[in-house]
Amino acid sequence: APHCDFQRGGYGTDDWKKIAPDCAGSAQSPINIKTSTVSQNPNLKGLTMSFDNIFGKVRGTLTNNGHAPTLKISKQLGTATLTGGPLGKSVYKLEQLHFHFGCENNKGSEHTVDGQAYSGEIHFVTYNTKYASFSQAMDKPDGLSVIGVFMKVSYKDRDDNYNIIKAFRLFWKMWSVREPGKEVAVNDLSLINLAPALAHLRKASFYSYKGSLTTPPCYQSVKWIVLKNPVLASNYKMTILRRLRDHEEHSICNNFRPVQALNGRIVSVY
Ligand code: SG7
Ligand code: ZN
Repeated sequence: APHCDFQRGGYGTDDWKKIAPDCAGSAQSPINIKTSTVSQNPNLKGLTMSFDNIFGKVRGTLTNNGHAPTLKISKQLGTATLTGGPLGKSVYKLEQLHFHFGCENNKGSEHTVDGQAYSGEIHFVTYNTKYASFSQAMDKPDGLSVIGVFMKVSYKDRDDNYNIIKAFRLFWKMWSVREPGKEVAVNDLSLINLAPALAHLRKASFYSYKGSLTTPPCYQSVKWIVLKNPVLASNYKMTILRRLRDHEEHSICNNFRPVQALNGRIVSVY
């Protein structure tokens, strides 16, 4: 059965094709988004996310897999549903979310815009409910859609009480999963507080293109939705992320894959 696990130790991203042939494919992710060449597509209009619980509250298990802190959603207790726009009538459900981030603020995102990286990128991984599960969907051409939200470091994101009752608690939980393989329960995350734009995607500007998972097995099964506007993140939040360790006791920061060739693919916007 397809799975997401891969050995990072010993393998640079260039060696991934040796363990996963799809990583050498011609529609890989991430990419640099060149804003002067994106094509206008009114059919992207109408993308919506709806939530089972008020404020998009979810529960799940936060794991440090040695590559990225990943919150697997306990879907039976409520998740998010994505449909419309580039997804048409297909209905996708949120499976997990995870973070890519830099060792320093000048890099960290997987996608870049006109050659510029952000300090981080949150991925909301959804799968097409025409398949029975995420693992059934992950290798199908229409199996996955991932929303990428850039993280921009700003002092305006103050880690004060206001933020503690918001998404900050998720970052606080990161202290419990410093070593790879560790996991901790998360009972009270509001997706809307983590990325407010999710609540009104119809009004959000985003780029869309067909690509892949950014780690082995690199399946070319992902319709990417990259939001133009970043969320703000404090330096403190970035510090918490950078404290996470891999199997060699190094920080997992810079857990982004370099941008891949576009190979004639079209990036749409509306
Ligand atoms: C992170 O990114 C994890 C992986 C994920 C991978 O390393 O979130 O997921 C798990 C369950 O460890 O791999 C197959 C999969 O979802 C790649 O995801 S991404 O393409 O959205 N960056
Ligand atoms: Zn990712």
